[in-house]
Amino acid sequence: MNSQFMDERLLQIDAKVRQGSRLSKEDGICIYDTQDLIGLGRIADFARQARHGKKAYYVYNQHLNYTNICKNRCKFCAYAKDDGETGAYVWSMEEIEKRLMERIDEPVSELHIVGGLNEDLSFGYFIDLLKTVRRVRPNAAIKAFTCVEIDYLSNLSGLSLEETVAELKAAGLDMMPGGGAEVLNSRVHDELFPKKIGHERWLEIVRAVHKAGIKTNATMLYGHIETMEERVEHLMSLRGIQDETSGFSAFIPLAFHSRNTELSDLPATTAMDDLKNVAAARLMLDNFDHIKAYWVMIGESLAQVALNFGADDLDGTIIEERITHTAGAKSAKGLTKEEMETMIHAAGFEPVQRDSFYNPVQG
Ligand code: V47
Ligand code: SF4
Repeated sequence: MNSQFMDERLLQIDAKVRQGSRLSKEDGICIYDTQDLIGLGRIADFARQARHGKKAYYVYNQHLNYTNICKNRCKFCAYAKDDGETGAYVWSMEEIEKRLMERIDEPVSELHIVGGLNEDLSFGYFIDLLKTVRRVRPNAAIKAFTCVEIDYLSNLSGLSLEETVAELKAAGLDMMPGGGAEVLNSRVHDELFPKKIGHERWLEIVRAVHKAGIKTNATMLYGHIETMEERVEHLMSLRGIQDETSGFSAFIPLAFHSRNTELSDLPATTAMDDLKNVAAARLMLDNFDHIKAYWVMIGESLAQVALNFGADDLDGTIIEERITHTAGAKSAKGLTKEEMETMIHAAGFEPVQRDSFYNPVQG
C-alpha cells in the first residue's frame, strides 16, 4: 500500500489529476465511496491550488427574495407558500427599493435575486424589478433568476427563450445564479419536484442563456433521495455542457436541510459527505474554475475546512438568507466582510474580495 493513501483506489485518481486526465464515472463513484477523506482532500487540494494557489474568494453581496409564493411546491422546499397562506409575501417595487436603501452605504457589488413562481406577477414586474435594482444600485452586478424562472418568464411573456433572455438582459440582468437543477435525473425529478422543469428543459435553457452571453452558476442539491451514481451523472452532465459553452462560472454543492419540508424525517447531511461533495465537484468538474463552499448550508466552520478540500470561494456576506434558514439552517443570516476575511485567514488562505466575475475589488 502506498503510504500517501489509505484507500489505494485513490492512487489512480491522484495520478490522473496530476496528469490532467479527465476522471471517469467510476472515479466519481469512488470519490463518494472512499473513507479516506484525508487522501481525497489532498488530491482535491492539489487541483484547487493548481488553479488558485492560496487565494480564497468572497463577494460583498445582498440576497433579495422577491416572493415566496410558488406554484411548484417542491417536496424539499420549506420556503414556498401558497397565495393567502400565513407568511406568504410578494414585494412591491417600493419594498425592493427600501431593502436596497437599507444597505446603500455598504459596498455591495452583487445582488442575488430569486423567488418563487408566483402566478400573480406579470412579465412587467420582472422588468421593473431589474430596472429598479439597476437604478438604485447602478454599479452592482445583478445576478438573478434560475433556469426555472427563465422558463416561467418565457411562458408568461409569450416570448421565445432567446427573446426573453434578451429583454431581461436589456433591463439589467448581468448573470444568473445556479439553482433549480437540483439533481439532473428523471427519477429524482418525478419523486421530489414533479411540477418543476425536468433536466432536459433545464439543459436547453442553460445552453440558450450561455449562448446569449450570460454566465450562470450551477448547483446540486444533495443529501435527500439521490444515489451516488445520480450525483456523479449530474456532475458529468454539467461538465459536458461546460465543454460546449464555457458559460458556467462556479459550481455550488447545496446540502439539503429538511426541517419544515415534506422530507423532514431525513437526517442532516454529515461533515464527511459535505466535504466529499466539495472534493467531487473540484475533481469531476475539471473545466469549472470555481467551486463554492456555501457557508450558509454547511456552516461557517466546515466552510473553512472545505477550502482545503477543493473549494476556492466562500460565496459572500449575503445579508438575510431566507431559503435555507426556513429549512432549519443554524448558520448566521449574513456575515461582515471582516468575518469573511477572518474565516479565510484562519483557514490558512489569502482572502480576495471579488466582483461577480471574479475580478478583485477594493472594498
Ligand atoms: O434552487 C431549496 C435549494 C437553491 C432547500 O449561484 C434547498 O451563487 C437546501 O441556488 N435545503 C437556491 N437547499 C440557492 C442557490 C444558490 C445559493 C447560493 C449561491 C448560489 C449562486 C446559488 O436552494 C434552490 C434549491 O436547490 N434549496 N430548498 C433546502 N431545504
Ligand atoms: Fe418553488 Fe423553488 Fe421552492 Fe421549488 S424550490 S417550491 S420552485 S421556490
